[in-house]
Amino acid sequence: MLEEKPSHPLDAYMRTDRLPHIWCPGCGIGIALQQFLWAVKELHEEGKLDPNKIVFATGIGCTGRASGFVKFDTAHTPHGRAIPFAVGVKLANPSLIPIVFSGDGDIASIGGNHMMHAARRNFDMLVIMVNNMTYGLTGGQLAPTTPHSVYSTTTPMGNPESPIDATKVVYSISPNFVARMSITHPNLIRDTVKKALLMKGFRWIEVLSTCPEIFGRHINMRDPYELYSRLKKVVKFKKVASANDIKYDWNSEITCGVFTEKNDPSYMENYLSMYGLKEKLGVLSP
Ligand SMILES: Cc1ncc(C[n+]2csc(CCOP(=O)(O)OP(=O)(O)O)c2C)c(N)n1
Ligand code: SF4
Repeated sequence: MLEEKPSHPLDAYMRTDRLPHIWCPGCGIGIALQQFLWAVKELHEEGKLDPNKIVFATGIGCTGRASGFVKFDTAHTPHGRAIPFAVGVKLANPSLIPIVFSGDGDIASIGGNHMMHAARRNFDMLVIMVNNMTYGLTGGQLAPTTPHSVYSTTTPMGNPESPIDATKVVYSISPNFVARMSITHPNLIRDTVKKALLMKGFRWIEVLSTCPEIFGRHINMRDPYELYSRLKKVVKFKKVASANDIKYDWNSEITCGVFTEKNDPSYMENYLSMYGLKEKLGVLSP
């Protein structure tokens, strides 16, 4: 007897012929991606979002492989360059909805300049940075987000540097939306993505994630549940009044929550108005 093909409610948004995916058992990237897809599905079903307008761009890395699995127009761009790719997409066709989904190495290291300047321009895109605190794909080199003193393959005596808090950097630039979420609280990722997808301007969501295979192994937490529990312990949801309230400390607190939510004119609104293209304002999707 033929076995029935298993199905899943998110199959319509996945290239199921590309499965199984490449991610290790216990990897947090799938949780982040799944919640993103739930958000798209719910908005689609509510008639608020047309998935055919999404352009899903990733850089290189384990997280970057997501562009091979989702059923949108996708681009697996050079390392660190997903944000400028998304800028080009939106300028060429303002009705499209560019979404960048990539790793912390990709976005906060080699792509760090793009991150800052897209935020400064309040450029119309949603960026989801999955932060597993390491270069996962390439075997655990030091990332700018790696906590102080922990082992990495390029700092075998421990990390002598202090990590960058990419969310705090973006918050200080003050684009329309800034949030940090965690795979330990999946429903909150979904709610936050839903909110951000309907806004204009630059929208930033960092998602703290787990890499048991590399980061976990390096800190003696190879067991996915142990690493997940360790992350859950340090995640603290808070309202913040200033950048000083946002902490990124693996040993005490990584502050999570929605930190900025506003409706300033976006880059595309300014650009189309100033360059005599006001009639195109109507086609702007979030
Ligand atoms: C220009 C360039 N430099 C370096 C690399 C090698 N490289 C591929 S993935 C990667 C790190 C990925 O780390 P991250 O973005 O954090 O993603 P993760 O694998 O952890 O999801 C690096 C350094 C590359 N592909 N291109
Ligand atoms: S190496 Fe780490 S980030 Fe990459 S798939 Fe495996 S667990 Fe996930």
